[in-house]
Amino acid sequence: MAIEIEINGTLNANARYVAYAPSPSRIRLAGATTENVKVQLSSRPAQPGGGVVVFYSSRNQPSKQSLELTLPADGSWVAFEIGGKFGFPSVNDKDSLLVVNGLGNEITIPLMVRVRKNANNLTQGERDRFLEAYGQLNNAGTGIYQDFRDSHVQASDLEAHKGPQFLPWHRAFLLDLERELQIVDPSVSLPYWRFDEPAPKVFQADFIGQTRQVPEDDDGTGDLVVFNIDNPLVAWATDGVPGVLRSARFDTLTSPASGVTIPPFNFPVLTEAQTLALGDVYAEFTHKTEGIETLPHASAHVSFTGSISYVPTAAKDPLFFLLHANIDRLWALWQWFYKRINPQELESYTPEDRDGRRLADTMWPWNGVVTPPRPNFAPGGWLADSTVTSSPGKTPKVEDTIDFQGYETSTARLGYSYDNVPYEFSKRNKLKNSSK
Ligand SMILES: [Cu+2]
Repeated sequence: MAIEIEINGTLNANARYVAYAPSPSRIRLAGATTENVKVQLSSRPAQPGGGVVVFYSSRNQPSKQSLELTLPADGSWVAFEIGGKFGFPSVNDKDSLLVVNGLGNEITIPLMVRVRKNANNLTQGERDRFLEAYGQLNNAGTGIYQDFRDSHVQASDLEAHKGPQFLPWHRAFLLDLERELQIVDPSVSLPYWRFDEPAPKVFQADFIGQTRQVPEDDDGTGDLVVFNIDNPLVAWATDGVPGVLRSARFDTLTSPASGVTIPPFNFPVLTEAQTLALGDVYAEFTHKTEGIETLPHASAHVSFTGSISYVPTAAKDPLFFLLHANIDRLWALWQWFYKRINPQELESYTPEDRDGRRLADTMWPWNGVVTPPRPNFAPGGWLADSTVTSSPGKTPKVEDTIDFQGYETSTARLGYSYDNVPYEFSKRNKLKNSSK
């Protein structure tokens, strides 16, 4: 007996990628029958260490390991939702199986539980696929990576930094880059550099580059980092100039990022726990001098000399996106922890009356606006599409970035998750009731 299954709202096999948030799915009988058919949905890895999915009969209910559905004889669709099982992400494309029993022989549909992971814990395959796609975006300094660099420079104080829109703007920026990576290789996610822990595997010639250590008070412009000859990043270049200038004020093989704490500077790198403790409302969490944008964000940047230590040049360094993925992860963790996902609540986002900072504002450069106060050009065009969700659209608004797991509005789901930030509807509701 034949069936059809839609995942992420489409029969297209290119859309068979799920994160931890539930993805809308449907199943139906494809051939003519005279009776309804009961089926059981379950999941198992397609190979050792592969991903596992869980099921939701409705999206505000807890997940289940399996789901029983009755498929009508007339072939009409039956809706359900699936998401990755927390702690069981994929390591390879299609290494997870959606299993359908009850139709005679077992039917399996391969898919991937695709989430952003700690760069230091990637398998060799995950690392190499990421580097291959990342290298292609820059393609010896001639790829679309140029647009990302230019956007970050020009957006600097107008939209990207020094205000409440810092987190939303960079969330859209990272998503745009990740989707470009996924156009090259759909199995790739953007990894994050967890800078409050040592990341010895990251600062190697086979990953983001061997990085020389300099004294904390060094005022040099950074040394060229070392890449292996077969590392795709060996061809990394900026405006025709090859290489990446970066030295570290800390031992990259044994220590977390140092920040700079030599007087008069006081930029320590807050730990994850300290970052969550910045405050339980957005205005505290993003406080201008003591919030996440300064500590740990600016602190992580100035843990180095070279390009990454300075906003106008930071995105020249491929480490930039891994550092910022960790900032976005810390925001995601904070949002989960305090249940700050409704954009309409001031606790979740505190707007400022300036273009690009109010909830309903579109963001430069994706909106193409080139009149003041926006810069006079807009590199890169629209935000890249995804096969798994239509959000946030080609011209994202500030408010589109807040509920990225689609808790309040399922269609707001941006299609990504972090390996250590769960999707938990029921527990989150309890958290809300008990916290105030
Ligand atoms: Cu930054």
